Amino acid sequence: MEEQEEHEKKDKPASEIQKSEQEGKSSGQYEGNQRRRFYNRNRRYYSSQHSQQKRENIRFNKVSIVIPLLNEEESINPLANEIRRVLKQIDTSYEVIFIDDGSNDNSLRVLKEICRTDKRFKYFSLRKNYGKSAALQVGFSQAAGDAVITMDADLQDDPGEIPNLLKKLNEGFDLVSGWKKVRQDPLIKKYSSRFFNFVTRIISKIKIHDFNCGLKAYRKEVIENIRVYGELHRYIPVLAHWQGYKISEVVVKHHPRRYGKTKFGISRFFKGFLDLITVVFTTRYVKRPMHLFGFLGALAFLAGIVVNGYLTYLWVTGGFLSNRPMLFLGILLIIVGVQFFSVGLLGEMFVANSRSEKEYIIKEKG
Ligand SMILES: Nc1nc2c(ncn2[C@@H]2O[C@H](COP(=O)(O)OP(=O)(O)O)[C@@H](O)[C@H]2O)c(=O)[nH]1
Ligand SMILES: [Mg+2]
Repeated sequence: MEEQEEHEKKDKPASEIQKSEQEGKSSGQYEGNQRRRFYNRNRRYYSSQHSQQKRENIRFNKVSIVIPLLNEEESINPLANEIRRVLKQIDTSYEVIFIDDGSNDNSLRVLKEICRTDKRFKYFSLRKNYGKSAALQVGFSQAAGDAVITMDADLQDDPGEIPNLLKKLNEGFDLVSGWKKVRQDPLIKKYSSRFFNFVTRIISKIKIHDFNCGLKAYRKEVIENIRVYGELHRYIPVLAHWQGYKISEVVVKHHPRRYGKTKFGISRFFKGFLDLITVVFTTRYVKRPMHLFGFLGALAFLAGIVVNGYLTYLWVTGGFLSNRPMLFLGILLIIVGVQFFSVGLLGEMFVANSRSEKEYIIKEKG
């Protein structure tokens, strides 16, 4: 029974699913004849116009493709052509939003020419280089589609994977991340990235392999509810997961860089870990800083009390403390403990005073 309902749900266009859900009815609550009418109508709709592949993607009314770029003049035209070719096959309405992030080559000129001749393409050019996260956030705020794809502009991500990502999104996920299983990058990058993914996987408990893949698909709701700033684009799955969204991944093709050169040096590896701390803190503890600082503070304070309590006992029973470096350790632990505690309390005061508009996301209402 459940399976049948699921099957019917799959056969409905997104607008229908949304509608029935908004009305507080799951597909299973339809009356028998209503259900048949519904099913037939969809069958007619699909079989007359679409192949199997198209049918899997039609559920999105519009797809927005967001492409942040920095100095990719040679890649933009081939990329635009490839996107046109792939999206023609799935016959979905789409827009492509390029965000030129202060390029100092000919990228902007190339973009202007593409957008002049094809109205499905748009560009935004930022006054200076703000970084990939900022560029993505600009793209997200402009995207009109109910599905949003992000991809790199350097031809390393393959637009041919877009249908697969959308298909996976249709299976009921909110965010689908690409997994560059066979990665065409220098060895050092491959291994540092693998290590970084491993640590992120453990800390975030999200079971995907490639957090920082440029190629990702989102439901509109996800991008409306996450805020990507600084260098946080590497942790979008973590941010989304923490908001309660369902995440999955698909293996995607990855090509060697054809033109230009990579924009990221080894320094990003270290920055990446600092950002991980930020992400863990902002997702887990930002609303309850005392849970982190209070815990650490209490731990240090108690350890200090134990150490100094022991030394006090020695002193009372006639020992000397002048030659015991451990005394300093005890004092240090107590002071650090009190400091942590105070930071936690200050944090709590900030939280109590700052009212964020988007604290909770309501999934449905009746
Ligand atoms: N908006 C923006 N995009 C960037 C920036 N740095 C890199 N990119 C883009 O992000 C994508 C991936 O960058 P790339 O240098 O190829 O990184 P790699 O694939 O990890 O070596 C490319 O499309 C770049 O143009 C930046 O500072 N701002
Ligand atoms: Mg690249």
